Amino acid sequence: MNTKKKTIALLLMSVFAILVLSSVSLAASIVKIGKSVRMKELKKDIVYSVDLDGNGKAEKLEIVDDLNWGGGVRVKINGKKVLTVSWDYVEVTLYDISKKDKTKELLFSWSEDNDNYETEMGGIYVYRYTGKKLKKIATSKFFNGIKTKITKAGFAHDRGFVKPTGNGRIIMESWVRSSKWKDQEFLFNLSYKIKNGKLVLDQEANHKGNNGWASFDKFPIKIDLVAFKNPTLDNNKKLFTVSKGTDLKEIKIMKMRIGNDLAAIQIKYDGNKGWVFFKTNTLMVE
Ligand SMILES: [Ca+2]
Repeated sequence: MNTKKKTIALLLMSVFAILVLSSVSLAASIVKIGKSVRMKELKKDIVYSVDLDGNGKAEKLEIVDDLNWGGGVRVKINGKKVLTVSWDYVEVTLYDISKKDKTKELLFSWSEDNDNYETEMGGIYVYRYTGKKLKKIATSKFFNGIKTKITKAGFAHDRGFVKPTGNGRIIMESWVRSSKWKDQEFLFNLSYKIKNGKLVLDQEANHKGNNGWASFDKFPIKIDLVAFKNPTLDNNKKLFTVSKGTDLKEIKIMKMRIGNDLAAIQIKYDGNKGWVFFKTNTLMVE
């Protein structure tokens, strides 16, 4: 072999080596999401291999920054841009809402900066991939529509998704705060179902809370709390009363139900459990 041929051979070999190496590194950057994965927070600039439409064949899913909009993200499926979500902050979560179908949904949790905190916006979009298109199947804004009721009941900004139960619901973690109880916050899992393109708070579900006031200073409650046997207004039975002035630390929050106008909170006091009722507009976010 003469020098020229050697050089060409070396060149070809290195080109081949680069091709092999780059294809290896490309393969390594694909993250496979199996059938059994119910929830996954998706990161930007990673290619996920996941069957979104449930036809048995995996799609290549990619979330990329949308610099043209100065914010937001673009969603690419099999290399094609299928959606742009243009808000200041967007988090994308893969979520399997229902066990009955084979699809997996995409949840976009977005918020927008605003100089006026009073009008800060945020919400959830739910999308499903069908017929090679991402279709919006539900929306929810934090300060409009159904969310107004939740805001009245203390639906704060901090939120996150909780692993799906597969029963058609989306479970969100939320901080609830009561001004009557000195702004004490406690964490609840709120369950939503999709109804006519909206996320609607599931009033039938119990929302388990944690007891949030371990580090709370001594605070006497300002009202008598009358506790009932059931979390409903009908056929109920009064069980006990926690007198005004009782230290809040002695009351444990167990569960919560939020209705349109009324919230029922299950408390434990002195070894007894009972439900107390609040008008949702008396549970406020500061
Ligand atoms: Ca598929």
